Amino acid sequence: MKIALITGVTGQDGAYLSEFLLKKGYEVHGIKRRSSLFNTDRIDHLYQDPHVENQNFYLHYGDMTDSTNLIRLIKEIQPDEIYNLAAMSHVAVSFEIPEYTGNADGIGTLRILDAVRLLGLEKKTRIYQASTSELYGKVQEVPQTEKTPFYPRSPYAVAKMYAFWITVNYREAYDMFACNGILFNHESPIRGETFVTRKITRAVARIALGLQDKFYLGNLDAQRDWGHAKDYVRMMWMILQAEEAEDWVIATGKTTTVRDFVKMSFDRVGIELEFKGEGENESAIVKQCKDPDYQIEKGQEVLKVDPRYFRPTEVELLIGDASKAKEKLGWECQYELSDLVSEMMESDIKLMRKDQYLKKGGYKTLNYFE
Ligand code: NDP
Ligand code: GDR
Repeated sequence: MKIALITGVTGQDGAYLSEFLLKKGYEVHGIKRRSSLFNTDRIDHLYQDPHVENQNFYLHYGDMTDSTNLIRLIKEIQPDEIYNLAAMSHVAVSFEIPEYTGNADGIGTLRILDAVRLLGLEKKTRIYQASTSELYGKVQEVPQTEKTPFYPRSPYAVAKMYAFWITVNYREAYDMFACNGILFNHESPIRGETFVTRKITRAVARIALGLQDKFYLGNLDAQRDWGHAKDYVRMMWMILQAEEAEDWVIATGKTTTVRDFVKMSFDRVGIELEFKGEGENESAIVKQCKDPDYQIEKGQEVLKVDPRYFRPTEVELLIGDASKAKEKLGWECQYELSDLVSEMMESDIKLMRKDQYLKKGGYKTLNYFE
């Protein structure tokens, strides 16, 4: 039985990857942070009672900023594969906490690589580093490939650039099987609520169910190459099964504006929008609502641009070319963007119906102080 260690196990990708590896018969260890509230929602369905025999899923407390913790865990677990997914992963937030982002996302990666080296596990342990299309930043060429130069545009991307190169350096210096997956944006129903796709699908569900009137977004012109997280975690595993340690672009090859993602999401609840104005004055109103389940007034303003969501430096256009992964590893996307939007909308409608029942029953969302 192979043993995998996943940092960032409580995140979107950590949850899907844990499921994937458990199905493949792996023993999976995950590192989670101590938190004052439960932070394991995404992996609670995988939890196993420690009193039962034949465990194959274990959680350990840890943090990417704590070297001794990481060294001890890697020593105890002796993993065949490490998937380094832990990161302060929000680009806009990285402008607010740049030093912490550098520490966790950049130096954190060094801590993992160096722990493996210090413990003499260079020949045993393969390492996957969660690199990102944010490395490309300011457009140098499209579509972006493994050869496109980097031009990071946020403290997050700069930290990830250090992580990218320290992974390459340890591979070359110590002959370690350490690889970067340069993954373009990937989403799912369990995507963090403040990333734009989930912010949109949640808000659209709430508006359709009459729980909210409108919501606010930043740059509607940004273009992203959005895939489904399930397709992308499969590729993380494939990268570590390859014959040689290399770096790989993973993307769908198609790009869509934030505005079009909004339109697609409203379309799933039968609402057609009309966009008015430009830049920070742009807004969207309901042109017609075709689904009798959702009673939205024609002419209702449902979206406004709010400049507070603009970033000091923006990444305008991402579109990836995953030819190398397709040709050498046989990777293919199984999900189209339209399937992804439908799945996210269905899931958020289901979730928000719970709030609707509470509201109808005269209850507000649970508040400890009432
Ligand atoms: P999430 O934000 O959903 O998850 C991040 C995970 O990292 C969470 O488990 C979080 O814990 C954990 N974490 C954050 N800081 C620390 C720390 N200091 N020590 C230990 N754990 C920490 O991200 P995704 O799952 O979407 O992404 C996974 C990785 O892939 C990230 O590194 C991200 O930067 C990268 N990436 C993501 C892409 C995407 O489109 N999703 C594309 C390209 C790269 P907690 O739950 O406690 O917050
Ligand atoms: P990104 O994802 O920055 O690409 O990083 P995000 O969904 O946050 O933004 C995508 C684009 O949408 C624009 N945008 C908004 N974004 C957010 N979050 N909130 C808004 O209100 C809003 N309005 C417009 C943004 O300006 C941006 O252009 C994600 C993360 O998962 C990273 O960890 C990962 O490395 C990259 O994807 C690839």
